Amino acid sequence: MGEKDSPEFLKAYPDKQNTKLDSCALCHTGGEYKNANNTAVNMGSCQWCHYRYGYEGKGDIKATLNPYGIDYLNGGRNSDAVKSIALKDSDGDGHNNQSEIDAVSFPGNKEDDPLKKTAPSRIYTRAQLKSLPRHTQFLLMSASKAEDFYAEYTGVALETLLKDAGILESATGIRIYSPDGWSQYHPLYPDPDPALYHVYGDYPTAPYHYDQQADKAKGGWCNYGAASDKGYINNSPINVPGGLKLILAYARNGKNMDPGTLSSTNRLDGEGPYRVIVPQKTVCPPDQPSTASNPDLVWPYKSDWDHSAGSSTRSATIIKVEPLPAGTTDIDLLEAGWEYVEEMKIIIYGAIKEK
Ligand SMILES: [Ca+2]
Ligand SMILES: [Ca+2]
Ligand SMILES: [Ca+2]
Repeated sequence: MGEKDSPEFLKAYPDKQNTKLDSCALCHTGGEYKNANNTAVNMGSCQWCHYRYGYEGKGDIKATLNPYGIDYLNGGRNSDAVKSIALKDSDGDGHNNQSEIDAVSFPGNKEDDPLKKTAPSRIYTRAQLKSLPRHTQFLLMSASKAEDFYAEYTGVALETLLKDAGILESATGIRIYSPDGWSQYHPLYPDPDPALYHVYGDYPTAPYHYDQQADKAKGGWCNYGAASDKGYINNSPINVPGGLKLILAYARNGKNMDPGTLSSTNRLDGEGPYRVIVPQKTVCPPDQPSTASNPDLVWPYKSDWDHSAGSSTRSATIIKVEPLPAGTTDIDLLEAGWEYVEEMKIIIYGAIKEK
C-alpha cells in the first residue's frame, strides 16, 4: 500500500492502525516470477508490488491487487470507497468486508476469515538456537550478480530446528520471510526442480574451486579471504563433518553476522542475525557476475549454473511450515519484522504441534 492509500483506509477504520490490516497485504497479493535463470522466485506482497508496479509507479497496479484492492480501486480509491465496499464480500469467503476488518482478518484473502484461529507458533531466541545441536559448514556462496565468496557458516540444521519445533507429519515445505517482504519456499524433500532447495537430507560434497583470475584479491569476482588460512588449492576436497545441509546460520567465519537494514533504495543490506544457508544442488565453480561477464576469463556467467546464494534468505525472521493446519490462519507477519532482527528472534509457525 502506498502512502496515498494507507491513510484512506485508516480514515475509515482508525482503530486498525498497526494491525496486520495496516499493510500492503490488505490490498495486494504476493506472487512469483521467473528470474534470469528461469527459476521461480517467490515474493511477499511488498516486494511483489515493487516488482510488478515499480518504485516509480509505472507498472500495472492491477496485477498486484487482491479482490479487496480491486473493489477499493473501482470504488474510487478513497475513504468513501472503503466505506462503500464494507458490506461486500470481496474475497468470497462468506464474511463481508466489515466483519472481516472488525475481526482483523484479511478481506482480500479467502484463506483468512474471522472464524479461523492463529496457527501454532514458537519463538526462538539466539540462546535457544545455540542450545540446539550445532552444524558448521564451509562452502561456496555463488550468486548471479553479487560477489561470490567462500565462508564457514555455523548454525542449526533446519531439519533439527523443525523437529525441535514439533513439525507435523502433514507438513510438506517451509516458506522463509525477511522483514523487507522477501519470501523463499523450500520443500521438505528433494525435488527435481533445480530452483527448489530441500530441507531434509544432504547436499553433494563440493571440491574447492580456485583460479587466480577469479580471486578478488587479484581483481577477480570471488572472495577467497575466509579460505586463505585453510591451505586449500584448486580441486582440494572440502570435508564438512555431517555433510552440507540447509541450515539456519547464526555465525559467519566465527562471528555474528551484520544485522539486516533497509537501504535508502529499499534494498536489504547485511545478512544477520540469521541467514538460511543453501548449498549448491549441482556443484559449480564461482562464475562471473551476469552483469559483467568476460568470455576471455575463466568461469564466465552461466545462467544454468547453481546460484544457491540467491536462495539463501538473509535476515530471516519467520519460518512458515506449510500447509497451515485446518481452521488456522497466518500469524500477524508484521509483528515479526524489523524488531525481530533487533531482538535476534525468529518465529516458526504453521504445521507444528500446539505448545
Ligand atoms: Ca470476505
Ligand atoms: Ca477473508
Ligand atoms: Ca557467481
